Amino acid sequence: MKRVMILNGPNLNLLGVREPHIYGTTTLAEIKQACEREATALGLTITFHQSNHEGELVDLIQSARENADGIIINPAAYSFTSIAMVDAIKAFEGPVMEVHISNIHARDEHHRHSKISHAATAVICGLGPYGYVAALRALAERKKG
Ligand code: CA2
Repeated sequence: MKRVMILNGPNLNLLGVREPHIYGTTTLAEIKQACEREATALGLTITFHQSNHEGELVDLIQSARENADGIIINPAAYSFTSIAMVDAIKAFEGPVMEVHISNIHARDEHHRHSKISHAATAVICGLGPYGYVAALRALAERKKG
């Protein structure tokens, strides 16, 4: 486990700017910085992406087959709708950590049932931005085992 692709779905570019009562005040740029710091400490290299477009996210997941050993993904609203992303994730052979900042199980019915979880190696939710760091640590641990 050396190369980790971190993917963020639609509207996560608004983190820290809107709805801080649900998603907190940390911006996506700050999450990226925290991931870069943690990756350096763990000896991992990361790429960090955000897209509002399903097809672009599918292209990135497909490209991870060549460019990454593991994926961390916050699919955001596509968690609940995107069979295309589920199919792309199934074609990736390495571990896939699904991360949600909020506890999706404590949310309304529309935000509870992620389709992505079925294809993910593990799911982290409700830990806030620390979920991304926890996912990096979990991936780093895997190379030891
Ligand atoms: O908790 C998470 O990380 C989510 O993936 C965030 C998604 C939501 O649909 C999922 O249920 C849980 C929403 C991301 C939208 O982010 C915004 C941030 C600030 C303002 C508006 C939207």
